[in-house]
Amino acid sequence: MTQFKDRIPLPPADAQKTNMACHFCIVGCGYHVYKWPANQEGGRAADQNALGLDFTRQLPPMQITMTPAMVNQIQDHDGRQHNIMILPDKECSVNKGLSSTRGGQMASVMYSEKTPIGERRLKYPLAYSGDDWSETNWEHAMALYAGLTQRILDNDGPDQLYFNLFDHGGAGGGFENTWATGKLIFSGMQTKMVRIHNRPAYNSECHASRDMGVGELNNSYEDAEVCDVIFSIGGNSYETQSNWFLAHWEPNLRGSNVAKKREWFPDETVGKGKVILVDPRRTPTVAICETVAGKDNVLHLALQPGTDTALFNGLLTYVVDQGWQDQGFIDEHTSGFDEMLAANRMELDECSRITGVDRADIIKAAEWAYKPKASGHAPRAMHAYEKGVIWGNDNYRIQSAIVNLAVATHNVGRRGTGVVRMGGHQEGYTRPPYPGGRPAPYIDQELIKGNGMMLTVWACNAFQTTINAETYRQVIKRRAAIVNQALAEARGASTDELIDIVYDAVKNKGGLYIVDIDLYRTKFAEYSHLVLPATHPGEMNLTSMNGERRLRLSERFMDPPGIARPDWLIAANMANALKQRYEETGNVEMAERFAGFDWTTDEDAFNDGFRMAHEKEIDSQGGPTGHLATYERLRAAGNNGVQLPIKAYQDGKLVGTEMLYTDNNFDTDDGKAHFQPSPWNGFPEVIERQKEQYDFWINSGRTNQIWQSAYHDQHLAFRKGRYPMAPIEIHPQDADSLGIANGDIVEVYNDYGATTAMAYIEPDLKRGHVFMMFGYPNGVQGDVISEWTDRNHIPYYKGAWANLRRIGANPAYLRDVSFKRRRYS
Ligand SMILES: Nc1nc2c(c(=O)[nH]1)N[C@H]1C(S)=C(S)[C@@H](COP(=O)(O)OP(=O)(O)OC[C@H]3O[C@@H](n4cnc5c(=O)[nH]c(N)nc54)[C@H](O)[C@@H]3O)O[C@H]1N2
Ligand SMILES: Nc1nc2c(c(=O)[nH]1)N[C@H]1C(S)=C(S)[C@@H](COP(=O)(O)OP(=O)(O)OC[C@H]3O[C@@H](n4cnc5c(=O)[nH]c(N)nc54)[C@H](O)[C@@H]3O)O[C@H]1N2
Ligand code: SF4
Ligand SMILES: [Mo]
Repeated sequence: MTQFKDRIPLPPADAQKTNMACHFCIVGCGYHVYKWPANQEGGRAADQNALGLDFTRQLPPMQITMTPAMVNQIQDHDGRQHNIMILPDKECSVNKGLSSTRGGQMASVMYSEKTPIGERRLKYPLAYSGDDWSETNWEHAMALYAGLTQRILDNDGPDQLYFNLFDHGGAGGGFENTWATGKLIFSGMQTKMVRIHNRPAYNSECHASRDMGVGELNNSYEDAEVCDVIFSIGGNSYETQSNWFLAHWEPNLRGSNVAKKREWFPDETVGKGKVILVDPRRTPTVAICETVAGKDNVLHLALQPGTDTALFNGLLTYVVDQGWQDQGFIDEHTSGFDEMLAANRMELDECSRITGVDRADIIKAAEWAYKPKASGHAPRAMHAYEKGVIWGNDNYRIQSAIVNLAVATHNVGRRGTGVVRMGGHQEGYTRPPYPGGRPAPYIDQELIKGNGMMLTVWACNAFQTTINAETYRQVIKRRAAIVNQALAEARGASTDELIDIVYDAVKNKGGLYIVDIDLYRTKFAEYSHLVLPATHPGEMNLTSMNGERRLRLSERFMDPPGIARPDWLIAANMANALKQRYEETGNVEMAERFAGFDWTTDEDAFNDGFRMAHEKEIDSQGGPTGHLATYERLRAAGNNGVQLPIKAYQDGKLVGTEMLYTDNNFDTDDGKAHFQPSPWNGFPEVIERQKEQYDFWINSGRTNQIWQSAYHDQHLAFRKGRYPMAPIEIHPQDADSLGIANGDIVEVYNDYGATTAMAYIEPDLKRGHVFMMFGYPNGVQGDVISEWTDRNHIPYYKGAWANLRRIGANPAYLRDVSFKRRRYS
């Protein structure tokens, strides 16, 4: 909270200025952090403030974005108070000076005493005594953690040690932290009983694309600026990858990039870009595209949910029947085309019947994206997909179908094309190989079945975000309570005695010992036995890469709350405590497994993981020349960083890679892209059954204002005020027939569970379809999702049927919440 109520304080000319990639989404917008003593303020003249802008007169429009949410006051451990301002960077090619409603509030979510965030951030390790929490120190916490881990490892083996684990970049991730945890868990403990933060097993969201030899982040954001057509599949990019949409799609759709296209592709017919959006729901992105590009340049294929595989097979069949595939490319650089086509063939009528999309619209999409242009060249079509299909009806099938079509039309490895995921978080993956196979074990189900003795939850919160969440919570709480009972009876026990007691509860009584490592005391933390306070970007140096593989260093500029530690250091502490215990018992072999964590800085962890990635032959997206990156070079590269893989360090600059596969050398043994048969296979049985039993398809996903499980947002009046409860978009006639009005509390229930949501009436929704915000602390959508997954244990978060029932109105919601439509019309 800033002391300035009547104005935004300007940073003085000598304010400290550091780089920061936004913590939140994949886009990774560049920001600058200004920090200066709290009792100072810069002047309005250009030479008196660090922004170098002349505030003595009206600034030209869009000169700068600066809001009260972008400033805060912080205090470091030495007691000194500072103002901070976190402003979007105009020179950053990612966001070009734009912020979003999420990134634009970064300063507000930084630790500051006397704010709701400041009060709620974890500051000390917390231990549960069976009925109450007490603060403790790291030594005690690590002794407990390592002691119990060792006991279980020695007596029962690694498969009793379970993890719910982040695997990404940005906040709750980063190369430093993924590496440290991976080294601890995969090399040290060697357990395979690990799930990823957002799905119930250790697998890939993009197995299919990778199996075909096409890494899922293969182009640059600039390609969206110069393509002829953007094919957006199951994504709502205005709300979820906001500045990718605003800084790169929008100019193309407005027609302001035509000159650039002419320059890039001088022989080709070029013009204003078009967009095709595949989504059962008319999203805010569809509405905004129509406003920006004009309705004639927007095609919304509002298919029946879960029928994307049929749509893409139908499109492929039509395209091939017209001869619009790139046969030369297929012959030379791919394999398996004919078998794939034979398996996937689907005629237009059938495609239209299954997907519910008009024949004419399917043809129109094919013509826009694949029919040769007036100049005879194939259109450059950028294909981007995200959670509507990644969490759709059979991840592996759908993705194969999309990539088949993109590769057949050579929309990969050429500028202005690409077949990419839009992305969720930034990326930051570097870990030793996962010790399990494929499919990896279904961790949630194993826990529900009563397996596992110890669960470490690291920077995630499945209580709010997993499938079959109600059952999951019930079982975890019951098993945690068994340990609580044992703990409550332990009075005056030494650490070793306590470990004996806990071990008995998890070994013989069905208990589960839970450790949560987070910024806040989440719902999951409430049912844990040990809670460890972590730091986030700004409080540590952290590297991550965005959706175009752009690697940046976000610099530390402040101290963490209390004695909170970076995740890499917590992992190192755990490893070192285990190493010491094994050394004490003379078990040299085990001690050795936990060696190599004697890092003292963030960069040590980075160097060990990211830079050494190639030498150690581990799976990393850093590529073979990752060791060229150092903190110093990355700091110098600023918010534009470098696009991985790094090709060279030349003339004081890191040289990166804008687009993958320009040499047609794909990531397969033979270097060819492999087509994959992916015939339409209908719906899982559980979905068919639910569809018969319940009236509404319960779609789920994101809204612009809320980030993920609302871990910060729930503490901010502006955010929580907007959505006191998870909103559910519903068509006015459906609402009418159930007696539901805006703001009513609605129960959503089926054979898996029940949750509640706040009605948000929206005429753009189809009858019988509702859209509920996922993962919210007040109204967990995952409660009504089945445990069904695809062959690789990828869930179908978007697939659930349920009934709705009006509970009643909350007068405060009606008074305080805006129900203004969120669509432009
Ligand atoms: N119904 C439904 N469910 C879904 C989805 C859906 O579309 N529909 N989407 C899925 C997807 S894509 C995702 S990504 C998941 C999200 O599910 P989760 O990953 O479980 O949710 P987050 O809110 O991202 O969890 C981050 C947690 O880490 C903490 N944290 C933040 N920064 C740090 C840090 O630096 N260190 C540590 N130790 N902790 C930190 C936060 O306080 C928070 O509690 O939900 C999935 N669930
Ligand atoms: N504001 C905001 N932005 C975020 C996040 C956030 O929490 N808030 N989270 C980040 C993360 S981790 C992720 S993974 C991304 C997710 O980014 P997106 O995938 O863009 O977001 P979602 O809202 O999960 O889902 C996108 C769309 O899928 C549609 N959909 C549902 N079923 C189907 C189907 O069967 N077929 C098709 N084609 N579409 C379907 C939904 O109607 C929805 O509009 O967002 C990132 N950005
Ligand atoms: S678009 Fe994503 S990365 Fe950019 S400011 Fe918004 S949340 Fe942050
Ligand atoms: Mo995600």
